[in-house]
Amino acid sequence: MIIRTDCRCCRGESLIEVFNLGEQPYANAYLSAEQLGLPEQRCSLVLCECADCGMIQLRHVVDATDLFSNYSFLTGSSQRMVRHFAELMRENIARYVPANGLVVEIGSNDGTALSTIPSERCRRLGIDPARNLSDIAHERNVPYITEFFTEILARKVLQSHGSASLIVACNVMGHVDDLDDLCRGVKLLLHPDGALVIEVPCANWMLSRTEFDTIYHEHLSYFGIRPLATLFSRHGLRVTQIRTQEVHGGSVRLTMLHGEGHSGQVTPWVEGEMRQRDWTAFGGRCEESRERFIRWLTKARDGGRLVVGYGAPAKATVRLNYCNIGTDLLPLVVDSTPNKQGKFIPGTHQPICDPSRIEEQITSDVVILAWNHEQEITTKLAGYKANGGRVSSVITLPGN
Ligand code: DWN
Repeated sequence: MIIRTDCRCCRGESLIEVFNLGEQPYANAYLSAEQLGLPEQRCSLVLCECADCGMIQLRHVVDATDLFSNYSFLTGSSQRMVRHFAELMRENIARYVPANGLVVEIGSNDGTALSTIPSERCRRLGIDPARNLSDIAHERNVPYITEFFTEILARKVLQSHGSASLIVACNVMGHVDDLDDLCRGVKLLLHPDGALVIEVPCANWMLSRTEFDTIYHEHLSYFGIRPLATLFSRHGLRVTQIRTQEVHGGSVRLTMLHGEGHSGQVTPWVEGEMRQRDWTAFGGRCEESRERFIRWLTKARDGGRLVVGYGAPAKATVRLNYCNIGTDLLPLVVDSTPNKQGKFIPGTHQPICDPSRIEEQITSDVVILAWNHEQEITTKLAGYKANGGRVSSVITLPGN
């Protein structure tokens, strides 16, 4: 682990602490039964803001190998996200990728997005360091390199595959410490007429929507448009399009082409971006959210009701540990991801079970912890609701 004292986007040295979640376990470090009694890895979770460009980043940088070499999250765990990435690929391939052109995805996870592209349409290449995910990608016939994307790897890909007409990196930039190395690799690999398309959660929405549970060690950066435009401009990549996306708590999709400066689309985003942030109010809302969740669970337990958490996303680990909610208040969570089932939430140790457990237990309430998938999850609980079961999202808890 290292302490980062400079802004990774503008290189400024004026980083100011704005929020502190204390010592937290790694959000995706789900425990086996054997690990329950052992000491858990924890690390400070301190958010800083760059006074120069508004970049928001963690002070502590955990070794990426520890976090990403064996990865629990599967992009394909949500059908909505499968459709979302299929649309992204379809739209951008139509616009930028000729027949037999190359599409490279940085952080391709289980190959979900690339597998939505017909193999006869163009060449595809996934790049992701998670060894456990490469098997899934291979089963989907998605060509794969199990490494971190770096400038050195980009040079090797350029030699072996030629330049890429489209490079996609969704929910990846925030996980990368050396963004300059990534950008140099993109600049090298991207065809002169090609496009880089990224998606990242929007920092100002994280604040305004009090999405504190999206702050964890994997997420080194929380992007505003200004720091991203600063970074890409430094590498001769011109932001040409910005579009909002209602996924992962509110994201932005940016398109970059080779070129200098950035388009007029950036200006309205940049003006006032930092002024909209009120970190004191954000901290107050986080504490209110914590007290409300504890109160709600306590009343349910004292009323003899069994509450089950739905979804064991990384954000559930953060929220349960920030609220210090143990199995006395929330006895178990369910999740459809096979490699999470049978494991336990880091820090608070709720067992993670198959969703069928809801019907097996006399569950009075389901509280959705993967709140960004509320609609998809609620649809799956239609039968449970028809039998009188109650479903709530953790971010909009009703009165008990
Ligand atoms: O940035 C990241 C985002 C993109 O994905 C990564 N660092 C890690 C991960 O964050 P997350 O774990 O918070 O992602 P999700 O998509 O909110 O996780 C949803 C969880 O809920 C998964 O474990 C799957 C589960 N799920 C389920 O059990 N039934 C999801 C759906 C839609 C369902 O129907």
